[in-house]
Amino acid sequence: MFMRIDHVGIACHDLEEKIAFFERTFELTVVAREVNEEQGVKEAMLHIADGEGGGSYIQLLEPLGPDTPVGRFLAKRGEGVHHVAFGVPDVEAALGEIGGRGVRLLDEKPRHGSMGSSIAFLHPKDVGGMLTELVQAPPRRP
Ligand code: V0V
Ligand code: CO
Repeated sequence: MFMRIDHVGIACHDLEEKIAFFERTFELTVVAREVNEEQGVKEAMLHIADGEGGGSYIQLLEPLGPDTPVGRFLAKRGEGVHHVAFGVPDVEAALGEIGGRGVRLLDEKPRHGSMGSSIAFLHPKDVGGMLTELVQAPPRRP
């Protein structure tokens, strides 16, 4: 079902400061930036590698406000790994299969994600404490 790890999402207070750190420390390059109002984040994707079915990235996330998923996470836990996103060929099909196995779906239908992707989240309490995201890349992805 999972083809690859699409990205690891990292919650931070200051997106620009964290981008600069990842660029100078790990020589990574930002390939996309977006404000996603629905998800309550300002985010940047730093490219790691390309593979079959899409690339892999680090996603840096700054909350748009305290009353958002990432805002609440920062208040409770501080900066750090927020979620792991797996690449799937068909996010709607994956949701049906995973939901049928008893995992709570945070999204019944795919939503808009970074770089034109379709995304959906699984409840962290049902996945060993890990907030899990499913990502279907658009037909052609940078
Ligand atoms: C909360 N919990 C987590 C967690 N966030 N556990 C692991 N990883 C996380 N990131 C735990 C939390 O400690 C609580 O456990 C419990 O879940 C309920 O959390 P809460 O404090 O009540 O917080 P809420 O109300 O924010 O709900 C948590 C969930 C929410 C996960 C349901 O954050 C959500 O719907 N997330 C999905 C959307 C999202 O995260 N969007 C931002 C990324 P205890 O303390 O009760 O034991 S957007 C993105 O990745 C994009 C756009 C993209 O990739 O393209
Ligand atoms: Co993500």
